[in-house]
Amino acid sequence: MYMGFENRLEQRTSVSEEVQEPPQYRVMLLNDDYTTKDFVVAVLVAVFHKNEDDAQIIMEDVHRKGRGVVGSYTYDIASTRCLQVHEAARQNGFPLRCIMEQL
Ligand code: TYC
Repeated sequence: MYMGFENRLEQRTSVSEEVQEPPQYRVMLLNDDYTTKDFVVAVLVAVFHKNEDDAQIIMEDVHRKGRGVVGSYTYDIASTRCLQVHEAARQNGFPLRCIMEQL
């Protein structure tokens, strides 16, 4: 029975190619001695859409441990948000840094 062009294409697709989730990247904030706590919280709210309570917890975690996870995102979202952090920090004269690593 003729199945049509699209169905025949679908049959040729191997199982391993059917579902490929995009790689995720963990974004981490780095502590420093100059950026104010309020600024870090504001960045977490504005750039990463955290609520105030979560932003405060993340900021204090970074402050105590030296670095801390903000979240995991696709490459485009992670890299854009890191750029936004660095740009906001630069505009406000703070050395705040964030990094990303592939999971
Ligand atoms: N350590 C900073 C201070 O005491 C606060 C801070 C927290 C800075 C987290 C950066 O990623 C950071 N003002």
